[in-house]
Amino acid sequence: MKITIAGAGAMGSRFGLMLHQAGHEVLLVDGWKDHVDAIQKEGLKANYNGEEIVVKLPAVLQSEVTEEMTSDLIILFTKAMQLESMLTDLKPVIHDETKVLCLLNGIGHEEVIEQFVPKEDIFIGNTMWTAGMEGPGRVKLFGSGTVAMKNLVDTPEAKANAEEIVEVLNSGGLNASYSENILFAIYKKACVNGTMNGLCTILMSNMYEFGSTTTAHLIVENIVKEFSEVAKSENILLNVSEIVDFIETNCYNRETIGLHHPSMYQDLIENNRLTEIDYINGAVVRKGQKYGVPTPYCEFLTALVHCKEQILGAK
Ligand code: NAD
Ligand code: AOT
Repeated sequence: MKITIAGAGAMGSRFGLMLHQAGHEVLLVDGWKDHVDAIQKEGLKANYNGEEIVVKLPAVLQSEVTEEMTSDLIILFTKAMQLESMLTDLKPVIHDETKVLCLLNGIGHEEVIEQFVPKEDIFIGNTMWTAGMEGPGRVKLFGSGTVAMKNLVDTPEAKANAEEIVEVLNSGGLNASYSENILFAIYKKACVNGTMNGLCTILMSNMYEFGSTTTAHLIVENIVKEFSEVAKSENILLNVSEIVDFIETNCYNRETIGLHHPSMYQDLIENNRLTEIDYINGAVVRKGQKYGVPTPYCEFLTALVHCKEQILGAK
């Protein structure tokens, strides 16, 4: 299949590399000039589970995308705040037959994508794979993960297309599955990001350190309650104690990912970049305002992260 990776940072590079290795025709599209230049000159370099590899992949700057660069499937992997400008630059290659899969963290991205792509061609999901950038043209890819996804519109044709995309992802070893309850899965992952990402960034801690504090449980519970109340207004039922338990069991374990800094910490503290807070906790605040649900914890955390972005002069 011809696949365009739109946003070829850490995660986009992972998916591009794994799908290329499975024999698909992959094009990387990205907005970071130094990164695209490096891939064009020397290939995509990856520390892939401890092994140094170089993969020759075509890469193009998103501002230089032209009509003939069409594909069957576009996988969106920008940061949330870059999504709209990426879709704007991809307009020349979005046709009737183009399927678009969004695997970004956060909630509500379909509302942006719908402005560029017919609903029946949109597929949404999330992923437990991880990845990190080590500099232009270079990524670090460790461990394993899964992908859950579904068609946005419930028609038999869209479902068949979703199942075909699942097969394509699985041909690259991405452990994908069709998830009937995808909005639940997206909210559940957003609860992980809505607690760990902002809190570890403000507190400058890893997840294990935060989880070891006496006040972690109460803070996490209160944030998850707000996600749950907003989700309820969209007929998505999140059981607060189950989700809190899921976060505590998975994120605080120092043998697994507990010593890891969430991506928001890496963006702001390590790389002085703006964060996705407006698309995680900030999205819950906006939805809360719409549905008349108070969200003081999410509002405060969003404001704190913006304070920190400004104090650090993040770009
Ligand atoms: P990323 O920051 O690595 O890449 C996103 C975009 O930012 C790319 O266009 C990339 O080229 C650009 N970029 C990266 N570093 C840059 C720099 N120093 N200067 C200029 N541009 C730079 O993002 P990601 O980690 O691949 O995440 C993509 C989406 O996937 C996000 O929504 C994220 O929350 C989600 N996600 C990430 C992980 C993870 O482990 N990284 C896991 C699950 C979901
Ligand atoms: C994560 N981490 O999504 C990945 O750091 O933004 C992040 C992120 C997989 C499982 C749990 C957390």
